[in-house]
Amino acid sequence: MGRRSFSRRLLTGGAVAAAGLTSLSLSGAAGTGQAAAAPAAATPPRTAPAGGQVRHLRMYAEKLPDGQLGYGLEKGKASIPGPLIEITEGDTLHIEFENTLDVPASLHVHGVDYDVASDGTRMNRSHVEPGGTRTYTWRTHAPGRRKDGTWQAGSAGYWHYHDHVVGTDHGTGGIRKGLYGPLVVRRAGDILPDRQFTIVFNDMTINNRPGHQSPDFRCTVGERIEIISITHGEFYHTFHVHGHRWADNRTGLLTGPDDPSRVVDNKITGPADSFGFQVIAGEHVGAGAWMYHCHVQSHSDMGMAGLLLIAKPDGTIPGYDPHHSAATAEPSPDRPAAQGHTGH
Ligand SMILES: [Cu+2]
Repeated sequence: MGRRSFSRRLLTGGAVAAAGLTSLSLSGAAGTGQAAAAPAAATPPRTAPAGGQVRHLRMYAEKLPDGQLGYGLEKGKASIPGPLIEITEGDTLHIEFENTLDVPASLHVHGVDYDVASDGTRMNRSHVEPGGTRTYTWRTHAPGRRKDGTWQAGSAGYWHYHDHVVGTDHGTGGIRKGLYGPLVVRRAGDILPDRQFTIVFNDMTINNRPGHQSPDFRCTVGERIEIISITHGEFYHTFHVHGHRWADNRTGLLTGPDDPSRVVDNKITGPADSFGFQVIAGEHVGAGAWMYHCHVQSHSDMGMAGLLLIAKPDGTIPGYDPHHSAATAEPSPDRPAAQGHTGH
């Protein structure tokens, strides 16, 4: 399967404007147009098709105008977080990575299978010099029995990638400046969302925005939204969202009345952790300006808080006061912003 067959998934509206990312779905998830026509609560959700494809994409590490760093799928389109990459168990992804920075950089991934040559670290010479290019290959597998009868996990999960070279041999400088992004690996049959939001707690920022300027995320009541939570930096945090709760398991969804997964609305998370979940926006609680935030009290007081703006079908958002909103620098939700938020 060639590069041409990828569906470029430009999320419209607040998803892309707020998250500031270009999203590339390799798993067949539909865009938001379908979401508008088919409210999640009224029709059976779409599901991920079987994997097994060999896919290719290009990624660039770039310096952003404000001096931060980002990954992008096209030159000049880097964002923080980097592009959302979605694949399905069984897929293989070849990423031709170009380092446009003036320092060595890399692409190091969590959760999937790769040879040591795709590790993306300096100590095994899998980084990329300034101006250089390298192909990183990520492989995935479905769960199943080993020959000895024991069970092995599949690759499905909410994972992430990041630089491992800039600043130190651990990429501390690269991660601090924004070189990180989400990776979702689906299992065939997994329920697909209508909208996706990536929220990265990086040191005391959310998506590298300063305190009290955290991103807001827009959706419409009844949509099936997926939140991908990643943590980087020096501190532990707790991820909390108002009015909604999820199952603390691989998908965030219960599989039935006897599923023993704990249902939570708050989850502790530390550096390099990642998890995700889906909820029906406003289910049982309605539209509104619902807060999400780190629940470490001093962290929320320092501005690690934003809004999940769940609109009524007519577009109004109960309780929403834009003048009180932290994210006054938000781009227009109508603008199909493909580049990330880079400033203040
Ligand atoms: Cu915190």
